[in-house]
Amino acid sequence: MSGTGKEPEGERRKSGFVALLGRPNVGKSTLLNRILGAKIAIVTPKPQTTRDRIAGIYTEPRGQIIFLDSPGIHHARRALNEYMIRTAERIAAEADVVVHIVDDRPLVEGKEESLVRGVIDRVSVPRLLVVNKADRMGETEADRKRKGLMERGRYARGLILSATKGRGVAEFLDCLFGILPEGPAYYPEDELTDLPMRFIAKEVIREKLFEFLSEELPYSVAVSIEEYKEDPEKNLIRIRAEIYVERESQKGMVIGRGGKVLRNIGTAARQELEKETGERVYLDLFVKVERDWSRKETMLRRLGYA
Ligand SMILES: Nc1nc2c(ncn2[C@@H]2O[C@H](COP(=O)(O)OP(=O)(O)OP(=O)(O)O)[C@@H](O)[C@H]2O)c(=O)[nH]1
Ligand SMILES: [Mg+2]
Repeated sequence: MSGTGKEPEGERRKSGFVALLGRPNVGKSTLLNRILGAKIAIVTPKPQTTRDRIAGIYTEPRGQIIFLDSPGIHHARRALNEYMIRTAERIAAEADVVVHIVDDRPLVEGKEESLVRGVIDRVSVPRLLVVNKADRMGETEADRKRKGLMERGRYARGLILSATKGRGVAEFLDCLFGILPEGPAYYPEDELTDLPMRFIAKEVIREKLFEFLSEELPYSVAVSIEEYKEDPEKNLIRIRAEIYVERESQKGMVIGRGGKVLRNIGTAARQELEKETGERVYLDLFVKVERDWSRKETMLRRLGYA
């Protein structure tokens, strides 16, 4: 820790916005959660999990960093995916530092990675390279990848990291505090995110849908929180959510035989929300068919992807 506590408040403190960018599944959300020591962003083994800008606020004696987790950059086929990529581009444009995250998969030119580079090359702020999942790669391989990429891009630094194990995270933060300018804290010190609980509830349900539904089905699913009512006297939160699918046949799969799949999704989401809020949660889930919602701008807006 470099903060002495004796320094005049706010004088030498640093602050800024740091964008976490990369192709889907490299571990952006895992890294955000690791830095904050709390689960703000949902994480699944499947690519294209994150669909929105997720701000995580990290405050310590050296200052405050707002980490912006972003949707993984990929080839968009549907309006939903275009929204996700637009979101990532906006995040890159608003950041003071842009972090390009890669993982242990081979980098194939002309594929997603070149789309990522296109976004990163357009920014004029400092860029960092992070080679994540070092625990799966081994030192030599991770370093080889780091060096190879450093030669091809203009990065201030290249770091090796494991978001799940925490390796390299302290050095990553040191590096960022070295780059960021002096500045005020933008958020109260004890705040971890600016996202409302209503949004987090939607994301937790979406995470469970990713977990319990197989193959491509999670990509056809959206969640809308229709009611979020706190009852402090009873230490209770009532949530009514609608799960949107694109076809009648998908509705059957989400509900499952005798309603079993939907029940499991509901139980898992409720338990996690109870843990996060410290309150009892009543969660009602309904499945609705909205044909091809992921390709329709009007439906996307209705579902908050706009
Ligand atoms: N072994 C290993 N796995 C990791 C590490 N970081 C993330 N993962 C795993 O990689 C998968 C994807 O992680 P996410 O954090 O959801 O990746 P993301 O980049 O946010 O993905 P999108 O939101 O889809 O763009 C999950 O199964 C994580 O547990 C790491 O350092 N080591
Ligand atoms: Mg993510």
